Amino acid sequence: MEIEDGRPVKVRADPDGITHNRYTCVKGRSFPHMITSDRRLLRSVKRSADGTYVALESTEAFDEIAQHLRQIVDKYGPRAVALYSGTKGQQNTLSHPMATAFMRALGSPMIFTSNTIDQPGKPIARALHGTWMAPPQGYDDPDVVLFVGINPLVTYSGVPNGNPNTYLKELRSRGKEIIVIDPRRTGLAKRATQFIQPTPGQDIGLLAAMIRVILDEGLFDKTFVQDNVQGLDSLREGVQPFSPELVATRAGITADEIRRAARTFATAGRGYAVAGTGPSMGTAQSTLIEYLILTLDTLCGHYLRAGETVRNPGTLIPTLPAIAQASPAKPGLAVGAPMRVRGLVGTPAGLPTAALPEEILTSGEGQIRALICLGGNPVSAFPDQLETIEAMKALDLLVTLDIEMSATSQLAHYVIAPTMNLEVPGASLLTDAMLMFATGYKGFADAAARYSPPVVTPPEGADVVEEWEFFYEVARRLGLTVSFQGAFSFSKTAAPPVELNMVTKPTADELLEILLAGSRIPLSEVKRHPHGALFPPDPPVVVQEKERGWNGRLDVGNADMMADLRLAAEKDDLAVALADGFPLRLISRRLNHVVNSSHNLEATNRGRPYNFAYMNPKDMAALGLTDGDVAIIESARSNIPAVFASDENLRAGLISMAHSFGGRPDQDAQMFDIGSPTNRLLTITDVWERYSGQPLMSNFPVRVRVPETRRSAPN
Ligand SMILES: Nc1nc2c(c(=O)[nH]1)N[C@H]1C(S)=C(S)[C@@H](COP(=O)(O)OP(=O)(O)OC[C@H]3O[C@@H](n4cnc5c(=O)[nH]c(N)nc54)[C@H](O)[C@@H]3O)O[C@H]1N2
Ligand SMILES: Nc1nc2c(c(=O)[nH]1)N[C@H]1C(S)=C(S)[C@@H](COP(=O)(O)OP(=O)(O)OC[C@H]3O[C@@H](n4cnc5c(=O)[nH]c(N)nc54)[C@H](O)[C@@H]3O)O[C@H]1N2
Ligand SMILES: [Mo]
Repeated sequence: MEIEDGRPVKVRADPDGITHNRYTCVKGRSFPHMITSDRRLLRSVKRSADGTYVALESTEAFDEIAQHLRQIVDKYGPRAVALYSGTKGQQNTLSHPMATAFMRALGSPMIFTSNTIDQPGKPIARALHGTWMAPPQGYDDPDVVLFVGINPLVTYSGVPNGNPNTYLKELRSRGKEIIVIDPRRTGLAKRATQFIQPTPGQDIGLLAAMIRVILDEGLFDKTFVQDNVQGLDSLREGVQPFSPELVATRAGITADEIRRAARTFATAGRGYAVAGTGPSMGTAQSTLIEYLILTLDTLCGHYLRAGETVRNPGTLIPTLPAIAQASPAKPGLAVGAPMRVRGLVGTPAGLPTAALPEEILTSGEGQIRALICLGGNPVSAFPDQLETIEAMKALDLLVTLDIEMSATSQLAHYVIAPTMNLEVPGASLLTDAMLMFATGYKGFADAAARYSPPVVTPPEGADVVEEWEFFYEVARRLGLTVSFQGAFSFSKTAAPPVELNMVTKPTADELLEILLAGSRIPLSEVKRHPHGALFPPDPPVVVQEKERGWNGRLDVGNADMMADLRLAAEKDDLAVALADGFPLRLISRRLNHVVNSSHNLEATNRGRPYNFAYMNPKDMAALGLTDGDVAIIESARSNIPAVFASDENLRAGLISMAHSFGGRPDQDAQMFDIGSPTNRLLTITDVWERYSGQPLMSNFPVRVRVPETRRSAPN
């Protein structure tokens, strides 16, 4: 970080930093601009009666918010207070853990995160499938990788931390196989050894057909399956309807493409399969998608075996056992609080965030009256924007912690101005946690960790607070004692929760010590390496033999999953009911320079703060559109104006567009400055998953209306 007069100016890759292989991305490099941006809130604000915002001292804000919360809890009970923690709630190591500790102290189970509008199937499917008690092969020398609807060159998902291009190039130069399934020829697809370009929403069929080929042709790891897997007969029956021919017809590809992918994946040797947001959102069946992904890896035995060395046993997490055996499925997904709507309950993925607006709008006992929003932006990111706006307006108290007046903050009663990541200490805990989330999704290939002290101080005159301090200060005013937990409280070696001193405020470093208690490498040791370091275990962690008498098995034939598979066989396209009169499908994609609604700065967006609606040139021509033209995208629910651009890499019949841009309907005229909100087109209760509540968020039926008066984006 280059600093001039105490202000951050420029980020460059750390030449001595090995944790990210001297690599930075455009978003990381934009932090100095974000920190010093004119848009940044340097003081907390409060909404006045006429709807304008006035600054107030942060201590005043804590007093007033505590008072409101006390009234709400006294009148309606703690369940009336909810937390929503978004992507940037994860940015600062202490924020989300303190926010949840606050909720526990308050006695409210209403903790929502962006997980359940992302890929909720990842943790749910693991619960249904069981987990191998040693790491998967993952990034450790794969011979084949199957990428389904994921785009690492833009999102850094599906590949180890560092430069994704280097990783992919290296795989190619060593003759490894890269199979990509995406309706769009992405940067990743261009680096693939096999690219399949289906219509969206066909991933269940594609994966099921691949499994069928692998089973029919006997290409699976028979010894591994015999020793460690159950449910094979149910699986055989479940995938039976998915002949490559049927699926190929549905997905607009050839049966040979499916056979080839299946054979390559199963016979290459080591490897992993990973799915991204595309399939999860494009089917509203994230759990089944992820279950089939796990099943593919399990059938191929893509796990470390007894005697193999664990390349990354985690660093800031406790040492996990590495034993060549299956920890069986945990039946019963209802592990969280029941919702009052649609019979939904909390699952291993958390509470169903797509039900949060309904919970706010449905009157009766248990109704949510107050929402604290940490580093998230519901108005931009939640499906069904119109209902989300209605819900935000209906709250007695909406508090956001945000660095700017986001679309959601513009509806809040209070907006708390926080410090930013380079102004607070942090540690690479999240990266370790990702190891346990899903094979190959995110993380370090090797055991690495980094601690960073604050590198800049907040701008002069600013009244900004660390996010965790907000929760601590409000708890203190409510007379609550916060019990702070280690990040891996479920681990056998975890230290017990620590009751915080509510008189003398702890320091951030003290809290980090509590959070990381019991980690394989102590924080004090990590701190001794200012550039971060690799911490290979000494002696090496070697996978142990299966325990005598152990009979845990991975389940590939879960009854719920097989029932969902039957439904998918009968009905190839769940969105068809919504498609009458809406011949196109709008699919999601991400943009390099932003993270959802964050990082959209002059320094990164090259003069284009809006999000293009990309279309195949043939579809553009059919509508008479040329690049830069404005047209209206309509769904059965609502409509948005958008700037169109052609993309020959996209399959015909689709619009590919990034979410989390734009504002409320009354702000549509500002489209060229803020973009267009795709999620206004979505509905929550038409097509949704029964486990996570996640609705269709991609592959959504739409049509385009070209206005009579032509309009184009300014150049
Ligand atoms: N149609 C469609 N919808 C989607 C998706 C999609 O692909 N398609 N993706 C979904 C996914 S995967 C996700 S994760 C969600 C994202 O959902 P959210 O997490 O709710 O949305 P973000 O835009 O990431 O919100 C981040 C907010 O944090 C603020 N912020 C930035 N830095 C800081 C900071 O340091 N501290 C604090 N306190 N705030 C900060 C930003 O200004 C912004 O308001 O959206 C989901 N919605
Ligand atoms: N630069 C950047 N990086 C990010 C983010 C960002 O906004 N910008 N967001 C972060 C977040 S919150 C997340 S969750 C991750 C997500 O990371 P990814 O999952 O990699 O996200 P996307 O780039 O949206 O990739 C989804 C891909 O699925 C394809 N797709 C769409 N519909 C379908 C379908 O039905 N089937 C298949 N097979 N493919 C389909 C799209 O064309 C797209 O290429 O990225 C994170 N990283
Ligand atoms: Mo996400």
